[in-house]
Amino acid sequence: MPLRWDVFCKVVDNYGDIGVCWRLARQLAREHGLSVRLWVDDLLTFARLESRLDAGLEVQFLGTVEVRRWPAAFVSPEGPLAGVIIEAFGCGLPEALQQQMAEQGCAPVWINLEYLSAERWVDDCHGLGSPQPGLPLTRHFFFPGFRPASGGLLVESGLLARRDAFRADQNACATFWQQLGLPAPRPGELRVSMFAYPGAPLTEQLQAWAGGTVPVTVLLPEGLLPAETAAFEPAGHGALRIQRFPFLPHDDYDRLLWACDVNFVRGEDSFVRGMWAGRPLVWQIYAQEEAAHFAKLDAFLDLYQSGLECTAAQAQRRLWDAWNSRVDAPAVAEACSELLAHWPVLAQQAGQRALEWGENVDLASKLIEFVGRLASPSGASRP
Ligand code: TRH
Repeated sequence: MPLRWDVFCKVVDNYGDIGVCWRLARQLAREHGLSVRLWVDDLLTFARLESRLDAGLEVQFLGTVEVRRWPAAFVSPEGPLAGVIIEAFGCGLPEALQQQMAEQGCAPVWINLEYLSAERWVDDCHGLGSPQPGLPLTRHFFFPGFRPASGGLLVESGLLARRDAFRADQNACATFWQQLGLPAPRPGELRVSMFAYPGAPLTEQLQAWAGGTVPVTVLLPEGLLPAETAAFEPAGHGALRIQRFPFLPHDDYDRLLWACDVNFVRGEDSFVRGMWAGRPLVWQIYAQEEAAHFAKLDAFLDLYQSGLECTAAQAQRRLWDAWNSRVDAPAVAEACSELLAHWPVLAQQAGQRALEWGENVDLASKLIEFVGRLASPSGASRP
């Protein structure tokens, strides 16, 4: 089993690409003792997720993970190549590196880590190999997913136990709010974390909460969607209070999700973390061309809601449709009040799903097992 791994990450936009790669690199190093080098083309974006990172350095260590700037003109460092090369989200390995891999007697295992989806086809494509034209190399597709036949989900060992211990510890929660400079929840308050893309019907949603009878506090990262919130800031309006928080390191963002009653999440990584929080969540999916993302959204809901009481399931689906601006979706305010009416059932279901899926083998372990099979002398897909 190769012990040295290289992970290549291009920040296409936002934070999800580096969010996933950093989480994986850290877990491979911490929990599996692997020697991991993470190549990132945009260290400034990375620094927003990880305060220890110095975006001015070419090479640095975060714990035992070696982080390297991935420059446009890539030159392989001295010494032997890593035994495993992870290309995140089809970001494209440097040609010079591919050449070197091909020239090596025993080529590194080359994995393309794909985007997460609950769609059925993922199970059939997970693990397939694609021989590279003109090179004696095979690129293997590793698909994260929710069913056992897929590559699994990123979940650190003991995550749910840490979540439960945090929630049960009132002092830890109070200290957490203090450290973020956020007020403790008011009695009877609904505390909501909000992470959304421009275009989300946020103003409409805030309007509804402001005019409602339940005290609601919405927590948003600094600088996010200022136009949508302008009418309600700085303090809030009516029953609504708005609070900004500085963009948090990964572990603190988890705590924030654990401490809220409803989490609005987006993209891929915050969505999975929201799922691990085990509280009702609202997912704004990353929009794709020709509305391809709606199939992904539906596939997830079908799986997530299996066994859920029908009216609660419908309420959740309607809010997710509204939040994703789907044609014929109901107004956001109406959909949200429906969802809140079903909060206890949805919270129970969310907790159950996190438990079930968290107990499945995690992505990092599955990846290591997959690589082990390919790297063994009889590895069927080896070139
Ligand atoms: O930021 P995202 O929209 O990122 C991505 C990219 O756009 C990518 O191109 C796309 O393919 C993918 O979405 C689906 O959403 P995501 O995936 O949720 O990533 C956000 C990351 O930021 C995640 O790792 C959690 C982290 N985060 C923090 O660490 N602290 C915070 O305070 C917040 C709000 C988020």
